[in-house]
Amino acid sequence: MQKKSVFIILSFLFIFSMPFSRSTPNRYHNGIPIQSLKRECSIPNQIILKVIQEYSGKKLIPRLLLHQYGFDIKAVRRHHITDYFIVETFNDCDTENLIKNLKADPLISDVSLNYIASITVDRPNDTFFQFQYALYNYGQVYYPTQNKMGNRGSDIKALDGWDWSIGNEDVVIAILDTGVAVDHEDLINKMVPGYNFIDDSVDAYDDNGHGTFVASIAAADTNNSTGVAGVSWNCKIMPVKVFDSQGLGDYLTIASGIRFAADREVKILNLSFGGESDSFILRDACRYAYDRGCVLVAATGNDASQVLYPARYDSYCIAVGASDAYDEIADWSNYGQEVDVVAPGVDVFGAIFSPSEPGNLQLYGWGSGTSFAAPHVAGAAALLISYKSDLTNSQIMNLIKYTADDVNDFVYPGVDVYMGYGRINLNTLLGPFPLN
Ligand SMILES: [Ca+2]
Ligand SMILES: [Ca+2]
Ligand SMILES: [Ca+2]
Repeated sequence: MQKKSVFIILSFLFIFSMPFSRSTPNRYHNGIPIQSLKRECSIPNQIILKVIQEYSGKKLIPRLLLHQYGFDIKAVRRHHITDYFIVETFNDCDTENLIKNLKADPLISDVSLNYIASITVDRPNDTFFQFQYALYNYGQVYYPTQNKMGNRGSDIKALDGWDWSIGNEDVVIAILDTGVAVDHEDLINKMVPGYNFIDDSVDAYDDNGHGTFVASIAAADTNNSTGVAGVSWNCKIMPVKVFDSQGLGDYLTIASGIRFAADREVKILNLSFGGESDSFILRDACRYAYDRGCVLVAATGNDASQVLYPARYDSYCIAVGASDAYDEIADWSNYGQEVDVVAPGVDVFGAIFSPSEPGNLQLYGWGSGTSFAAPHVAGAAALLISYKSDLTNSQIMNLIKYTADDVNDFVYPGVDVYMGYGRINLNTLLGPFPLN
């Protein structure tokens, strides 16, 4: 999958169109405060009163209240729908004390601030989020140097999905790949120890770039005002190096890595590679991990031919092809009845590590390949496991398939050999499942 993985390396200096500025504080409302920025949580200078039954609707209430608490109260009016009274206070009002006094007032049965709710997701504040059409495509220019724009809605519905889950830290995604640049600025906080089966050492550092890019798509540090957003904000990455600097790895080495990850309670294995040959070496390893409850997410391949192994192992792997910013299939994405779903794999934006620039841990850029579609699905599986930890791996695989959008239904309605069930959808995957 290396051959067609085109990395366009981009330094910060070339990016002059800086990301959207935000007028509201950065936060994520899912019961989990991401940033404890101080913000208004109620309408300022406003208190809402419920008056005891006998007095509700009485016009004298405002006058009585103004007389009683005149020093603090600016105005009182009745709300036209609820019949509650809206009390406007002065800026310097000791609201806490006033509420205490109002609560003790025999005329009043209840008192509340007018609290503010909000729609339940904000965009994460990662610097290059607008280039990640895969996560949120609103028709923006996602590739400025090539002036590429996509179709609104051709994305995996990450913003909606994150309403349900942004992932737990105890869910680990193993990246079976060329290693990971574990000190890249957008990954350094997300790593757990892995292993290097090429050098037989604990140092699973990337010497190619492929693994770093894949890892960042699945689980880059997110909402950290840096780099990119990962599909799973909080899940961890285990680098398992089974490919050398040229992107080549033998089945026995790969099998060792798969078994290693499965033995370490890793729930998700991302397999962004493929070989043309079937062999018990690879098949047994996939079965071993599957039987231990792992979700194996595999790329189908990039040469417009049959699905490669291990993605072709229907019983053990979820096979992922590549779609683009128009929800169309990449014309090089491999096809066959083994394809389960697609995810964006064309001009995907992620973290770059270039072995020729080892000190540069702040690089980002675009890449294409089913290699980069698969980690979207691995990240989605991690979110689902974080949220519903009692699901089995086969249930997770089924849910990912059955909740996908059949985005090519105008030409290939239903399951088809190009897109399988369709492009994954995090909102339908994670949200309440409608019964038809
Ligand atoms: Ca980030
Ligand atoms: Ca399959
Ligand atoms: Ca279809």
